[in-house]
Amino acid sequence: MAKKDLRPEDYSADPAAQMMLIRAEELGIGTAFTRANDMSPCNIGGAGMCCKLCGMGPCRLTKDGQTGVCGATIDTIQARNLIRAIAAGSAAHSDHGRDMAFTLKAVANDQTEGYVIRDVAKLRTVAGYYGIPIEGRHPKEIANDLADLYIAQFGQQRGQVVLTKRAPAKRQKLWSENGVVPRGIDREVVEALHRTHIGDDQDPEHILSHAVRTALADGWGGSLIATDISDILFGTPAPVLGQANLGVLKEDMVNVVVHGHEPTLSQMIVAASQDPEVIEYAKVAGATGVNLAGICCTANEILSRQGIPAAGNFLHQELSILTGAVEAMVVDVQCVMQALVQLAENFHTKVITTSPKVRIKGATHIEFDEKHALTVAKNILKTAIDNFKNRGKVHIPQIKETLVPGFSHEYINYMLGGSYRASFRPLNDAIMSGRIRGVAAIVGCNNPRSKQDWLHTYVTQKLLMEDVLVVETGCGAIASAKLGLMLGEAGLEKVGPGLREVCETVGIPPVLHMGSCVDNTRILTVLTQIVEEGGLGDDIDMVPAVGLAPEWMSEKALAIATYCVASGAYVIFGGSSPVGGMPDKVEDSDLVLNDIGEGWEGIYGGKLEFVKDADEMIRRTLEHIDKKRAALGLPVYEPTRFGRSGDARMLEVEALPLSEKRAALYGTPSLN
Ligand code: BF8
Repeated sequence: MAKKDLRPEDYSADPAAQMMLIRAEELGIGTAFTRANDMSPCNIGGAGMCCKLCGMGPCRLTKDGQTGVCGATIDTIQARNLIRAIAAGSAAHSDHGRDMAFTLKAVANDQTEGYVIRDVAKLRTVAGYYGIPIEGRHPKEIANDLADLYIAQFGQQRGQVVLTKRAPAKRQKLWSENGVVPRGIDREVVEALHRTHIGDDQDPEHILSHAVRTALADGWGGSLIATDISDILFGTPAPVLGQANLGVLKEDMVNVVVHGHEPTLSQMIVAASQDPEVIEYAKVAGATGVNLAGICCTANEILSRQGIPAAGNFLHQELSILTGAVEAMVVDVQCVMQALVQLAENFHTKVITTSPKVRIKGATHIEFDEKHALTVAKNILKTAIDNFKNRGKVHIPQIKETLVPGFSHEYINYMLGGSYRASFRPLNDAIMSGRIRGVAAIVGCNNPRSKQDWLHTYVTQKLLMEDVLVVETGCGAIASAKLGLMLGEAGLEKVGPGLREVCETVGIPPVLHMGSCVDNTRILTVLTQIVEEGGLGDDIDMVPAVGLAPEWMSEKALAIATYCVASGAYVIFGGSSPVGGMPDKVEDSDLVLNDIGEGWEGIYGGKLEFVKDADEMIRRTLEHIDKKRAALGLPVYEPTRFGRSGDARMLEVEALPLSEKRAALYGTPSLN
């Protein structure tokens, strides 16, 4: 397909991104935006119709009835491709969880530098789920036992990943009846690879059933371990003021952008950046200090906990370097573009890899080691400070938005009822009455195949007007933050009247930032607590809620979608389907598509669909929410029923003549 003539505003909805894309063009530098435009995606591989699992292929199935050299049908090939992606996504998130468990073990045994157990209450709560003794024990003793239990979940061979017991009882029974309870996290990932080797599992439905088991090992296993331990070690998020977009970079400071996923290093860099010795070192170098900013989920981790600003989401990683103001981009694992190093050669930016698992040719490698975490973090910052003198002209777009992130499961529970009566009751009641029509979790990536942030923010804004409470994680959360949808009560005039009343009463933004991508597990545990609170059914599939990833691109997103579906959620992905087939050419290529849609819905009550059109995503979301409301016997949603109280109404009343105020306020005739 010919390259399209696209303008910056066609590439991104974000004005800061548009400015940097103009700059890139002036400099003749390509980015993911232009590379995507230059190279059309392969329509055979993209639709899951290419099998390259053995040396007899790759086999491309483009004709009706065609099979691979071994006889594999299109359905088998699509199912294999999908489960491999889900296994890779699960492996990525869960391996992150494993590293967190090892860190917890090391902290418990005084083998680290700089870490402490910050949230002892969460440690005790989590340990309590598994019967680990708490009373009279030192937090480190409890942490040691919890770390051992969590580490064991990865290599466990039989039984049940212990975290699945935190799902609603009915859901656990359903998983058990369908043979998808994960036995051990690594075991399910390995088995997914085994089953898809040449000559193994060839029944598409059987393969997809194991895809569910693998994804559950992530959502109710590795990812949940990552979230639990991050909270225990670094603090459970609570609302904090933050900022997002490239305007957070500072001209007079050494800018260090931390990018990737695991909070172990980034948290230590936060601590090191506040060290007087490091600040003094920066001053000697001619800067006023060190300015930290995050990209991708690392951004979400430190934004949610310390309010460290986010420079942007996935497609901002190259754009931040293009400002010329970044002394070092420090990366660990996942979602790091190889293009960064070559791009950085046009500027003074040092790309620093830190994980023993990830190297990029041309990057500086300073390996992170939890035993010397603070020392390594200081070394990294000093390397960045030493680079300040090499900085040339800078172009920082003066664009940033303020936001309030930090809505963890625990904080939502607290904010609804306060310390003495923390509860989800007010949320359940608001949904039951129809003040809140339902809940949408809008999560996931940026993808240069669609206009950056546009789908995210369009869908978010439209659903807010329909009284749908929105929770967000990952790059989707940063998209909303950059475009100003996450600031307290600001912007509530664009929110449906019932939802607005709830936001004003509780004092929350209508879009709740719930953290990074591993923190999608917070959405699972929130849904579980909603179920346990009562009034909205006895399992997750009964709650009027939908998950959306409008701009997805990563294999992790497919794993997340699958565990959410298996937990009972309706999940809508934007963009193209990895198992879409080519409908005009291969008539029988929709078995897998049907299986993950209606097939999974029949078993788990949740389904996965790929929908390109934004308005159709919204229509299906609302239809699903209303269907679930009706099934629960809740009142039909009425857009004008609520909104007669709250700030908006008070302003209206204020404007009335005195003679009408009393009636307006109390429904009684005026005394005058
Ligand atoms: O894990 S949303 S682009 S950064 S994969 Fe990556 Fe996608 Fe962003 Fe976080 Ni999640």
